[in-house]
Amino acid sequence: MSNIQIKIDGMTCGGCAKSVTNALQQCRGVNSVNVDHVSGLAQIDYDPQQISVQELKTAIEDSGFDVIN
Ligand SMILES: [Cu+2]
Repeated sequence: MSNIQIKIDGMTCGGCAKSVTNALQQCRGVNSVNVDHVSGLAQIDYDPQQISVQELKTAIEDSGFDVIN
């Protein structure tokens, strides 16, 4: 299991954070997710054998937000 912190732009409230959380939790290989809209940070525990960092970022962008790093 690996852990990554991804910085997200565009989240303004807890509802935004929930949208990102839901999108990530639907991805295979994602173990746990913690998204904070104030800092704009997503902490993700994932299995690198099942999902790549690029796929995680794509899932975030598909939920309507921008990935900064
Ligand atoms: Cu919001």
